[in-house]
Order: sequence, then structure tokens, then C-alpha cells
Amino acid sequence: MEIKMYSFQPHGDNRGQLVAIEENKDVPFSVRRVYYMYDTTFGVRRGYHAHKQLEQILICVHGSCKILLDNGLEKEEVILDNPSVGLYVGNNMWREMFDFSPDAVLMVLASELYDESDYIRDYDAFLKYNNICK
Ligand code: T46
Repeated sequence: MEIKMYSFQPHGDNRGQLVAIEENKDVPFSVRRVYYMYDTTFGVRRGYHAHKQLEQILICVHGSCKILLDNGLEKEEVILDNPSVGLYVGNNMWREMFDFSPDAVLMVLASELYDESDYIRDYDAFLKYNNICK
């Protein structure tokens, strides 16, 4: 499976670091929504779904966490622990987020507004949607 990571340019000086992300330039889509998760419960695993259309970039802007990507045929785990690196998660990709450090802040840039009908929350339905036989 091809994993697409995006490295953003940190603008560092003696005051610290600043990362700027522009839509359709630093990320491959127009950003219609930003959300982030924090204060994640110890040991919790989130996600467990795919999206029909949504594209996203996940950036752990503080702390660390792991992401499981599963296209129905192959699985890959990625560690996010650098605020200047983003993981691209395209549509039709099952994702789970886990091993959050207590200080983790996982920020997500999304190509669409929130739409529950875009979610596939059942793994068998995800395989069926992608014409993958068990
Ligand atoms: C994804 C992974 C990486 C909203 O009201 N608006 C929003 O934009 C979002 C993302 C969520 N919500 C509500 C819906 C639920 O009541 O917030 C609650 C938690 O959402 P969910 O259980 O979907 O969270 P995760 O962590 O399982 O998944 C989220 C995104 O939903 C999903 O698109 O790819 O993060």
C-alpha cells in the first residue's frame, strides 16, 4: 500500500516554530473543515470506519499517536509524532487511531463538511463497498 506523507515547511527562528498549510498547495485539496481530538482516554482506539468521498490530512500537532490504514487487502501502521508532518488518508480507506500519548492533539484537515452519510462504519460493509470478498 502506498502511504502518502506530507512534510510541511517549519518557519523557525529564535521565537520558535511556525507551520503554515495552504489548501491546494501544501495539501492536495480544498480544506472545508478542520477538527482535532485531544484529552484522549488512555488506551482508547478510535475511528473504525472508512469514508466514501472524504480526503483528509492527519497531523499530530502535539504528542504522538498511531494510525492503522487498511484498504481491505493490506494494512499499514503509521506513527505520527511530528507537527510538521501529515498523513494523507484518501477515501475508501478503513482507519483506526490508537496509542495516543496523554498530551496528543491530532488535528485533521478535511476536504468536505461533516456528513454522516459519507461514513462506512461496518467493516463487512466496507469490504462489500470495495467489492472485496472475505
Ligand atoms: C476520521 C477520523 C480520523 C461532528 O459533529 N463533526 C465533525 O466534523 C466530526 C469529525 C465529528 N463530529 C461528531 C460526531 C460524533 O458524535 O463528533 C463525535 C465523534 O466523531 P467520531 O466518532 O466520528 O470520531 P472518530 O475519532 O472515530 O473519527 C474522526 C472523524 O469522524 C473521521 O472522519 O476520519 O476522526
